[in-house]
Amino acid sequence: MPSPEKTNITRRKFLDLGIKGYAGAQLAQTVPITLISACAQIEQGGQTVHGVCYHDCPDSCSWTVTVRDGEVASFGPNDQNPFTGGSLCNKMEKFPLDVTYHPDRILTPLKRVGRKGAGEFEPISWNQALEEVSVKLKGLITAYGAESVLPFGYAGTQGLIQGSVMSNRFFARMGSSLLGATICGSTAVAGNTLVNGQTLGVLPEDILHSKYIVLWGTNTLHSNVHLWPLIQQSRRAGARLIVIDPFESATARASDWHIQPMPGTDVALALGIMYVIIKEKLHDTDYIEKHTLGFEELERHVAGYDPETVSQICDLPVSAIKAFAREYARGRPSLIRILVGMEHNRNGGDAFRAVSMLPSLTGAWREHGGGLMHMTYELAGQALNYERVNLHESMRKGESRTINMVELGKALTSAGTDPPVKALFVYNTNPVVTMPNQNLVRQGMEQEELLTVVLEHFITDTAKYADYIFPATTQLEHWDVVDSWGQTYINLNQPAIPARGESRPNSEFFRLLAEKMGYTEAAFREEDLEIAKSIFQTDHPYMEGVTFEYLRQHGWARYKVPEPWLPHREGNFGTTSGKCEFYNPGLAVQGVGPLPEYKKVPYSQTQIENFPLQLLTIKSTRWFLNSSHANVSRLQKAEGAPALDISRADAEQRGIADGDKIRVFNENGEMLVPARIGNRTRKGVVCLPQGFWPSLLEGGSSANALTNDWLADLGGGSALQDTRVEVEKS
Ligand SMILES: Nc1nc2c(c(=O)[nH]1)N[C@H]1C(S)=C(S)[C@@H](COP(=O)(O)OP(=O)(O)OC[C@H]3O[C@@H](n4cnc5c(=O)[nH]c(N)nc54)[C@H](O)[C@@H]3O)O[C@H]1N2
Ligand SMILES: Nc1nc2c(c(=O)[nH]1)N[C@H]1C(S)=C(S)[C@@H](COP(=O)(O)OP(=O)(O)OC[C@H]3O[C@@H](n4cnc5c(=O)[nH]c(N)nc54)[C@H](O)[C@@H]3O)O[C@H]1N2
Ligand code: SF4
Ligand SMILES: [Mo]
Repeated sequence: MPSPEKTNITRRKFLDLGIKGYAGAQLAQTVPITLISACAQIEQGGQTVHGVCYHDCPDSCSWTVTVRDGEVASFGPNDQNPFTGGSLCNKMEKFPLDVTYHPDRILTPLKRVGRKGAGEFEPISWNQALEEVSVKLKGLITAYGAESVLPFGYAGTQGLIQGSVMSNRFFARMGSSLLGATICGSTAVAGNTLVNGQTLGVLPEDILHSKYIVLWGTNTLHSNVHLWPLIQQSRRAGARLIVIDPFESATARASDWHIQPMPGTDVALALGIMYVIIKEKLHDTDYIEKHTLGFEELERHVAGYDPETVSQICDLPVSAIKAFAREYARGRPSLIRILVGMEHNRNGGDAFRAVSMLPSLTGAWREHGGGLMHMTYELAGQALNYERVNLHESMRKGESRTINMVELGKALTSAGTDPPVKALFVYNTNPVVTMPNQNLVRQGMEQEELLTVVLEHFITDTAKYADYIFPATTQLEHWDVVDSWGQTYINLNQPAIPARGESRPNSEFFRLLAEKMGYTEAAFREEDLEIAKSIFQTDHPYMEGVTFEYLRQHGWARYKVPEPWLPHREGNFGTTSGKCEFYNPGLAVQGVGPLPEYKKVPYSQTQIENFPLQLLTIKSTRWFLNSSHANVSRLQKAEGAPALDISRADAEQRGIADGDKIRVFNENGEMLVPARIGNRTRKGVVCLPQGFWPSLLEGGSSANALTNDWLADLGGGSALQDTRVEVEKS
């Protein structure tokens, strides 16, 4: 079993604060013929190279590439991997054509010639561009200090090496500001961890043993596609599937019961369920006594969350709340699957906290396939040599401030940012599309005196604001190690083809810039291959028999975790008490209540009066991953244009007919989209898809033009779903 003190919860993604064009028609002319026929099966002949998908996705699929004459001859899933082997997802099945060989890919460094944001650039050599960046950087550091430099790197590649290892060393050596990398999972992780001390619970494969499956705020069919077949297998064996989601997602439509509360009210729902469970004595007193803390306080607390009160908050029938509580407590083994979906609001952290308590209340952890399934990154934290991954920690001298990525617009524009941000390095992310308050982000990035450097594959809407763009390699062209946050496998990614054009790995950019900056530490001379090897220098039992050489031959390995996996049958929680902590009085010092509670969102009077509809902006796209691929015409066509989901009642009240072009607006911005009337959202709630590039849409704005850059209650995450709008025919 995982031992809590060794659980290295330093996954950069969650807690490391260090941290156009339409081209489809031309595709056939620019891509090797072999590739056109190619993209699904492994052909005979050629060299076989193993790799792994780099996306910020819980699945981290293993793939195999056949290479002939330095070109990709075929590309497809690594059939040997039992979890992801069946297929890559629809987004990635033609990845070589869609990204690596895409005619719009940036293949030389570029220097801005037009105004910021215009996207006008001219080619420049690597050496000249690096020279110019280093000279400017040195000047800014002398004038404003190293903290005026903000690294803005995120999880566009999940690979450790191209994701963070070398960039972290570079910015630690410099003493730059730190980035609070909070946009995804921070709040969810904080909530669960407060209660259970860890996020690692039931493993994906063990869902086959579950009989009552609750997908609570997660759209598995789109966001976690390789878990879905296991859920279906479980259903065929008699499991019941419940989805709790304010939006009628594809997954909700495919479930046995869709419970549709108002957004941001899950904490009340979970506490209401506890009320019913305790009142009807469906809780597991023996488990509670042995393995939890604070049941009496919890019992007193939930007295304020009777089904009638909860019904008002969530706008759900009392009968549904009671029925769900009874079914959940009795349907054994019961599994709650959470991921990140319900975190982006001011009650998000407490929602994760409350939901994370439920399996201990009912003793669901006793059974194989019972409990809570959340993240798995702790497996890698224990199994791999994270001392090597985190080498940068020893390179930073002194303290540096942290700037929360959710507040990028504010940080760039506020007079209170001291020192001001004078240089911004963007890599593995597309903040103009994906961060809240898009117009403020753009306003910040438009500043002439801000030095902006972007490492990218394409001229994204963020890259348009760059002074210098450096062409990055894709996953087919560099080494990396991908440690999943959603399953139980470790993967080595080998380069299959030579880097196209003048593209270089992110790591190489930082090595070269370090040289120009005069950083002479040995850490900057370590090559990617050496780093990859060092990450596997471990004697942890999960990695028994799994060496670099093994992974070079096979690509993937499953961690050798104990079987059957019953992480909390005997308690053994990652908290300091070793118990599931329902009640935590020590939290007061952090400004957090000792128990999770529902709080009304403090909207201003103007927001309440002028903007009566709550806006959800979600990753409902099936063909894009966040904003990745949203510029690829094949995938754009498959996805279709964005639309605003609105209930019939709200549409009729405003004289809006299905398909009418409408303006969605509030104090932050506006977006022009057709209306889609139906049951996907409830009265009072409208929904837009996130991920579309504003520059490719009429009106030049996408969903995040409307979202607030408020923070969630825990973990520094975003409360972007706490946004109100009005809509009208445009
Ligand atoms: N196709 C596709 N797959 C993806 C992505 C993508 O963009 N496209 N993104 C990837 C990334 S970065 C991540 S983090 C994962 C995320 O995967 P998930 O954890 O599944 O999260 P989301 O897709 O953000 O949201 C899931 C559901 O949560 C619902 N939700 C929103 N607010 C609330 C609430 O207050 N309560 C409840 N109960 N539900 C709520 C939304 O309506 C949505 O249907 O998916 C990954 N996979
Ligand atoms: N309104 C709203 N906003 C959201 C969300 C939401 O649900 N609603 N979800 C949030 C979530 S969960 C997340 S995770 C974020 C994600 O937001 P981002 O982190 O911005 O993710 P992507 O949009 O996928 O952008 C990743 C970029 O990295 C680039 N990239 C990929 N590999 C490499 C590489 O090896 N090198 C370099 N240099 N670049 C590379 C890709 O080309 C792409 O442009 O969005 C968040 N924003
Ligand atoms: S995006 Fe996710 S599901 Fe698709 S291939 Fe990559 S890891 Fe697999
Ligand atoms: Mo995410």
